[in-house]
Amino acid sequence: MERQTVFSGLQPTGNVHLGNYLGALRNWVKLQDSYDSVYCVVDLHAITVDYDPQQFEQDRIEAAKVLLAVGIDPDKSLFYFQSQVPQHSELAWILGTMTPTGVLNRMTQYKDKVARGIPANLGLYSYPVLMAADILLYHANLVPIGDDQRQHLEMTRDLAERFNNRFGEVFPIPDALIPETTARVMSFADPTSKMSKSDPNEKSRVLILDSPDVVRKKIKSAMTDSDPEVRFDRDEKPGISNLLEIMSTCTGESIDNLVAEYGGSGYGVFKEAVADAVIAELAPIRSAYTQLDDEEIARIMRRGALDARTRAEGFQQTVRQVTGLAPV
Ligand code: AQP
Repeated sequence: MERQTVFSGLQPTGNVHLGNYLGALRNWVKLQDSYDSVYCVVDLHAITVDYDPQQFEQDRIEAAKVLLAVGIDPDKSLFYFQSQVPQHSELAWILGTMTPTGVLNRMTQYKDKVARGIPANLGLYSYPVLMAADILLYHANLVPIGDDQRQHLEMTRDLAERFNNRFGEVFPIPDALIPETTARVMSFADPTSKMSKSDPNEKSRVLILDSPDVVRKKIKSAMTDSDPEVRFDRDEKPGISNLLEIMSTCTGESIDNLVAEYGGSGYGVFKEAVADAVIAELAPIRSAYTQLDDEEIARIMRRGALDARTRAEGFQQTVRQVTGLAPV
């Protein structure tokens, strides 16, 4: 049987955090051995919000470096910068002509960002169409993402069906791979909203390159309720439930076992244990990060772009053929 393809992307917006890692990146690494895997630094997505070009150049390389440190292996996965493969944008345009604006108007991520004061622009509005193109371009079957991307993936599936109905069976209908725990890691400053790169409060997130001391401090100051019992209850105890999920994913212990062990031990002891688990999980990433040099990264990304472009060109021809645009 032909190997199935997995695709996912990370925005180079700095501050890669525990939510990105436990919600998505950890699965990217695991899937490399059993799937044809395609991963990219989605730099075109990142310019939908205000940015500084010089800082951005650094952030792109930094994102690639972090992904390599996390365990993306360029010998196993196709790994590149989205903007270096122009077929993403061409397919986005074609899919955009099939996307009702009423569907885009319902996208909660867009509405949230605009409500937070981020200027509404066409790129931000049509972000989910580009995301659909990223996924469908490589005929991906599986997309490892966090829960916040669920709605965009649903739209991708609808677009694939719409395209296939109109032009013939071209795209597989991709499935989301969303982890059972830590699908939505919550902010340490406000456990009712998700941990996010763009939150101005640095204490709201643990970065995957934070030093052990900083990780411990942030976890110890994570907002929790005043009742000292450690138990899982997302509504009544969102802060503690978030920490339980994080610890469960990092240690492989079930939440029930963790509750049995720490239920009566008080928040201080429990938070120390969570910090130990997170520090142990992140230690190999910090160490791999220090071994990587920029020239090697540039070489990997150049090779990735060439390979990705070659592959994307093949898929592009099919799309051009069936849509009447004629192959290049
Ligand atoms: N808090 C989270 N919990 C679980 N998964 C998460 N992801 C993001 N936040 C969490 C997942 O990480 C992957 C890469 O995300 P992205 O770079 O596309 O950024 P994003 O989804 O917009 O989320 P960020 O990093 O927090 O940025 P902002 O500040 O813009 O909201 C995705 O698979 C995502 O689901």
